[in-house]
Amino acid sequence: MSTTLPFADFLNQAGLNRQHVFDLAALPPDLVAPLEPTPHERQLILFGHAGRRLWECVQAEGIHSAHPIDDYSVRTVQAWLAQALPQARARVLFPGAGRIGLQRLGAIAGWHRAAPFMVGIDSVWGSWFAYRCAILTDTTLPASAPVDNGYPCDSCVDKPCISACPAGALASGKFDLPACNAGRLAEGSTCALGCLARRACPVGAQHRYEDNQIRHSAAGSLAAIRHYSATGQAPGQATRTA
Ligand code: B12
Ligand code: SF4
Ligand code: SF4
Repeated sequence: MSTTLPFADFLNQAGLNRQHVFDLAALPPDLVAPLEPTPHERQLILFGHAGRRLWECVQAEGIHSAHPIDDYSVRTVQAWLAQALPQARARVLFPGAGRIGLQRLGAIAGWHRAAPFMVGIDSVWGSWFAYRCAILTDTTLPASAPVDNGYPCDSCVDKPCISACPAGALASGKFDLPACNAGRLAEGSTCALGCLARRACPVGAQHRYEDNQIRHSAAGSLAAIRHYSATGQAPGQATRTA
């Protein structure tokens, strides 16, 4: 949870307990170009949540919108900006309509290495973390150093995630997204509203989301898959999954 941000405790208490400051100039150009930064936008700040705290805060505020986690996260980041960086100009990139490869940013930050089911995993949080907000700023904060929480999959002998997947989507050694989607859409699917592979992983089990958060998030990706199968359009960046 190391961070270079001022007032980081505010974010940590609010459940946005992963933060990373990137200098745009140090990021791969093909990652930055779609973000269309203006000349004064020099840094990207990524906010994530790990574990259960964020959902506790969201529930304490009450669920008042279709996207309560997104709304809460943006409100929290704006409240943090107002006290920590009142002079800064900031633009919210995510959540939003633009394309941004969050796991790719996460890989640079040291947060992301993929589990067999393609969600990022580390030895501390397991797969129970996600990306909640990304902003572009005109700040000159110290850039964050990558973290290394360890990657558990290489030394995991039994790999219970693979056998837990009822669709066999992990069985070949390469994640089979069409099989995963078909498995979730099948009548009587046991993983439509919660990935059984993710649940079977013992790493970071104490940080596993509450069941109602798992259902809430899975409902978002299920809706995206239904839309995809009905329209033929690839699930877009607007997909609110976590
Ligand atoms: C579209 C999308 C989906 C699509 C398919 C993914 C795909 N690649 O086609 C669907 C709807 C199926 C999906 C499902 C889920 N998703 Co999703 N998804 C996204 C989204 C919006 C865009 C991914 C993308 O296309 N990126 C474009 C490329 C260029 O970006 P990239 O980072 O360079 O690419 C990486 C990913 O595409 C990844 N990848 C490739 N194939 C697949 C397949 C799956 C299922 C996943 C999760 C990732 C993945 O590998 C790439 C290299 O690292 C991202 C958010 C985002 N903006 O990045 C979330 C995101 C990847 N999803 C996330 C999650 C948690 C899930 C679900 C668990 C949600 C849920 N609760 O049900 C499920 C996974 C179920 C499973 N494994 O069984 C999280 C992952 C967090 C983490 N710790 O890594 C993200 C980052 C959202 C977030 N706000 O944090 N997702
Ligand atoms: S069960 Fe093992 S291989 Fe599967 S995600 Fe967890 S640590 Fe990785
Ligand atoms: S959502 Fe279901 S089909 Fe997809 S990887 Fe998880 S357990 Fe397998």
